[in-house]
Amino acid sequence: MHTPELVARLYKKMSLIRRFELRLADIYHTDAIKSPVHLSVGQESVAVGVCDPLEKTDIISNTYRCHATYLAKGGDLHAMMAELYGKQTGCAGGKAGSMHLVDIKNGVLGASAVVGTTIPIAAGYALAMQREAKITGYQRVVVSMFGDGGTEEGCFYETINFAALHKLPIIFVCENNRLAIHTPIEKRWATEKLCERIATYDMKTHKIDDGDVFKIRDTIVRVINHIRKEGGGPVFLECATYRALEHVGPRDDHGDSYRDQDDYQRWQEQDQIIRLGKMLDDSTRRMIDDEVTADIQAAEAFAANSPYPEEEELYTHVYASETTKK
Ligand SMILES: Cc1ncc(C[n+]2csc(CCOP(=O)(O)OP(=O)(O)O)c2C)c(N)n1
Repeated sequence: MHTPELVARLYKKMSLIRRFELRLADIYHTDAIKSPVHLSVGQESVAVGVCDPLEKTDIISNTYRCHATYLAKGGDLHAMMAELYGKQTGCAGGKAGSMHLVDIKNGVLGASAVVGTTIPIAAGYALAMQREAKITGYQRVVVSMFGDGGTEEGCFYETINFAALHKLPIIFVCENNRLAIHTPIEKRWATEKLCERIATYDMKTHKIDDGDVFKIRDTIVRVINHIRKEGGGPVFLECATYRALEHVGPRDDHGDSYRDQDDYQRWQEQDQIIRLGKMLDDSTRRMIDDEVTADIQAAEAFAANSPYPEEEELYTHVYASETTKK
């Protein structure tokens, strides 16, 4: 049974992500946003189901398609919008853009545009967290998220082997939208039995094939318990999902020939934001919608009114010595 508070919280988080991204899509043509955007419209329930049970001190790592997890983990909305605008107040000083969001205070590791590269880095964090717990007695958990394309990289298999061998406190989450840019999965994989493949590394696996935000959240709650309280090792979660817009940019390309039209229909019917919206009473839903509108407007005003970085900022954070001196 899901409490009204839980339904309201999950609805608010998913709505914030979707409406924020749809706003980006609206203003993209104005050139206010200075970087390409990989939008997660349609995929929100994975980020929110995964991040909701995490503590602030737990860690999330993701790819260039990172807006949803950044917000779901509690990343700063103003600093995110300012980063997209290329402003000094952005979470990376306005120098990195949409694909490199970071908010260490809220447990969001820096994302990367290079497919697969964040997976071993997340495992490195998990190794550090495992050693830290021997001193503090409290086990923090790391979640590494990536797309189905990420599982085609060699470093993915190296990492899951290492994580399984050392029983690292890490949850691997594959957001399987069945697409790598324009190439569908059946043209890339000889078998879709991803969980079965990963299980051979002696890792527990779970598959959720309908994007149900409660199922994803409940699974993560159990997995966190297994890792944090029972000292269990890594777990792999595959979440089927749907990328509603084009790979990069604001366009709705669901009619393009590389897409399966049945998928579009099915995911429309099981949209989790619509589903949870219907579980709320009208006044609660309206109140949440108004709060989300106000939050997005405030972030946009903050970004628009912030200054661009100074010219000399071009030369900072280039070499490690520069950053470590500060
Ligand atoms: C190492 C590397 N190879 C290729 C690319 C080009 N590329 C960018 S996104 C992408 C598709 C990745 O698909 P997936 O991991 O499923 O993530 P999604 O975009 O669906 O979220 C590719 C091949 C890259 N950025 N890095």
